[in-house]
Amino acid sequence: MSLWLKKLNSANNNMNIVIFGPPGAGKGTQSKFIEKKYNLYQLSTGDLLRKEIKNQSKLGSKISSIINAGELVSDEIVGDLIEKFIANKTYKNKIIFDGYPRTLLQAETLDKLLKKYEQKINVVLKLSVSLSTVKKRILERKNQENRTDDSEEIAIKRYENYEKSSKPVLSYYNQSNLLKVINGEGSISEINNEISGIIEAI
Ligand code: B4P
Repeated sequence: MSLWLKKLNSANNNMNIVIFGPPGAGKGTQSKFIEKKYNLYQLSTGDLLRKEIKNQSKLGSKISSIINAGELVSDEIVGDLIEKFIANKTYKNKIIFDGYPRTLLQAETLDKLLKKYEQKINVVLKLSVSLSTVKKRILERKNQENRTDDSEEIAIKRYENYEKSSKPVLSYYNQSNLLKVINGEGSISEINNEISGIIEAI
């Protein structure tokens, strides 16, 4: 959809959404659906980081080794990347944060940045999936997308890291009553419907 058409259609859809979950939970898949249906803009930190790698910048090669080890890129690097997006008036109150925040520090940084640009988070959607589902999906995606971090070994490592870093983030959002937990094991369309129900109730 063109930027112009998007602007025209989106007069009433003012909301910032965080989509949260382990690797392969379907954050990217669901963000694309929400983006299209509600005329919002997907901000995927994973995609931004992979773009840096593709550009073969100095930063890109540093990021590449971190991602391929199944680790998280530093909060500082990711924070810098997202501020540019939040500061852009086109996206004001229309952002789907896909894969950000992933740590408590990132959650606090996001709140500070949104406050700076007079915005807030309206809802946090958490997709819950088991490690066995994650492994299955990531191995299937490997055949389609050929991502360098899509292997069983790296998926397990990423899932373990998620288990460690996600708990404080989830309790942070639970305390502010923003958290909605969704069963991410269902079909893509079942999850689409559940998300639509939540968004439309806001
Ligand atoms: P991401 O790019 O965010 O991770 P992802 O594996 O793509 O997860 P996603 O949940 O989006 O999966 P998808 O929809 O594709 O991160 C990659 C790396 O970047 C991280 O490991 C980290 O190193 C770095 N990074 C990113 N953000 C960071 C941050 N904030 N801080 C630090 N580091 C950061 O779904 C997976 C597959 O399942 C797809 O093939 C899809 O078709 C399929 N699928 C989805 N939903 C399904 C369903 N309901 N049923 C069946 N299949 C489904």
